[in-house]
Amino acid sequence: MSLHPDRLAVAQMGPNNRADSRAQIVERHIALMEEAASAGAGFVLFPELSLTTFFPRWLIEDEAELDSFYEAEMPNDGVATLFSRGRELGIGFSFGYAELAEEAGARHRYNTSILVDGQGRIAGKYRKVHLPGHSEPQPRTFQHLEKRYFEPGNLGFPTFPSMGRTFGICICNDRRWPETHRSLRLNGADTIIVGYNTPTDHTGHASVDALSLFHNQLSLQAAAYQNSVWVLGAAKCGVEDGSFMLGQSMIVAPSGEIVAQARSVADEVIVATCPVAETVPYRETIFSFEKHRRPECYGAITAPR
Ligand code: ING
Repeated sequence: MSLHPDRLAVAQMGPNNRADSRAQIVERHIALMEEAASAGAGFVLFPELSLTTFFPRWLIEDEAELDSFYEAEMPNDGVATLFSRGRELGIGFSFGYAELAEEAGARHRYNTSILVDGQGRIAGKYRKVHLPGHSEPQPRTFQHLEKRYFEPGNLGFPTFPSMGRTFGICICNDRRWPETHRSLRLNGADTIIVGYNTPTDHTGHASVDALSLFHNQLSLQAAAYQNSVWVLGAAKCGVEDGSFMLGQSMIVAPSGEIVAQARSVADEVIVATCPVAETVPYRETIFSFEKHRRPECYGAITAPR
């Protein structure tokens, strides 16, 4: 089947346990990529931190062990087969990883995602802006130490024209903040891609955690409708070393309608035909920013904390 630029896929991933090797995990990426291409998709989205377990659930005090979860270069030998398979198939892709960056002689750690086009070229990069959780360990079964292991993203909310559309990238917690999606839309996005690792015990309030699936769906649908964009959400899910993370990967149209949704909490590919043209009826009416938006009234949104 020939790959079509309007055909987009989400590759939901089941658990990456701490003992799983990069090679095993990359092999699963390749199998999912091949399934997406066989369904005619010209692009496939993988989850946040898709190369490793969600290690912020652990307190890791040994620097060398912590470094082992990060990628110091991208691409690198560990993902070379994924990049070459993408080139062979002519399919673009995006995945998240822990980035170890040398900047001005200092080491920095970010929760990062890249966009790769159908020729295997890196077409975009984003570093997670909204880091949930804590910097110090908490009295809980599983930690959420993203503020300990990552710095807030310093690239803003860039967008990337590629493969016939303009991609905006965000990561996990970012999807809960309307500022993320509005910034990406204002920066030109017509398609927002977001990977996530969402444990269902995050807040510790049973009444809130019981609504994890609803809040995921609400965040993705609102983002799509309120910004007239396509939204692709890719979960890493299932039980990773005892911690359950929700699935519910989905593709949402600019109408806010869910057009494809994963049903499992394992490796699963969903595909949909996502014409950019479907953004037009919304951008020409309800969400015509030129006609209706009133930025002079929105100062509170960007006022310093
Ligand atoms: N994970 C979670 C997310 O934002 C979370 C953290 C879970 C916040 C549940 C609120 C409720 O989906 C990451 N990695 O940001």
